[in-house]
Amino acid sequence: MGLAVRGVVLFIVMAIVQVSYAAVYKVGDSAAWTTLGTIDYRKWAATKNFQIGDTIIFEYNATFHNVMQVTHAMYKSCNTSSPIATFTTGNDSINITKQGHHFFFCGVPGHCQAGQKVDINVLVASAVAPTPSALASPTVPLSNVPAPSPNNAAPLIPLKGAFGMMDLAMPILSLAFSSYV
Ligand SMILES: *[C@@H]1O[C@H](CO)[C@@H](O)[C@H](O)[C@H]1NC(C)=O
Ligand SMILES: *[C@@H]1O[C@H](CO)[C@@H](O)[C@H](O)[C@H]1NC(C)=O
Ligand SMILES: *[C@@H]1O[C@H](CO)[C@@H](O)[C@H](O)[C@H]1NC(C)=O
Ligand SMILES: *[C@@H]1O[C@H](CO)[C@@H](O)[C@H](O)[C@H]1NC(C)=O
Ligand SMILES: [Cu+2]
Repeated sequence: MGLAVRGVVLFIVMAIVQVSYAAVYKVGDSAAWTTLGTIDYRKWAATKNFQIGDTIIFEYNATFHNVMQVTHAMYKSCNTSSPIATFTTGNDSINITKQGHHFFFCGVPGHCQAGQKVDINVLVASAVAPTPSALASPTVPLSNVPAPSPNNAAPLIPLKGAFGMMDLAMPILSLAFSSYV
């Protein structure tokens, strides 16, 4: 395969990877943020690999619902008395900037109890900001070496992007190959 074609293929792959880096998740997918139907937000969240930099969107009719970010204790007991933050636009975008659990529920009476609650758990592994000591230490296993700041994160990005976008990448790759041979 010629160098030029390799370059084109690499460029396409990098473009896909870049696009997929900061994922946008609409809570509940097409069901969105609701008490209707049988949407299980725990199950919904369990299939996701939330990362720092991702955006979470809550979409709902603001006449009937809202979004409150709360502590774990309040989340467990559906206690709406002192939320960390309250969102009421009906189309709330929340940027994930920290690792760990982010607890949300609907503050309308009864809705949290009915299951309108979600725990966005941002895992440590590939999401933590680097500390100088971690980078300097030779004992840190490679898999725990965190992604550096977004500006120079390129070398680690392909891991997430390549796996997440394989469905899209493969047809494009095979197209690039087949049109050449
Ligand atoms: C929300 O629901 C009310 C009552 O059913 C309806 O009048 C309104 O158009 C809805 N708003 C949106 C944004 O869907
Ligand atoms: C809800 O939380 C507030 C503040 O943390 C607390 O004072 C109150 O007793 C709680 N209410 C219930 C029903 O647990
Ligand atoms: C919500 O906002 C997103 C952009 O943040 C937009 O793409 C989407 O169409 C909006 N949805 C509604 C129902 O307004
Ligand atoms: C989230 O991040 C996007 C781009 O990274 C930015 O445009 C948007 O204003 C941010 N939203 C909030 C609520 O910080
Ligand atoms: Cu609600």
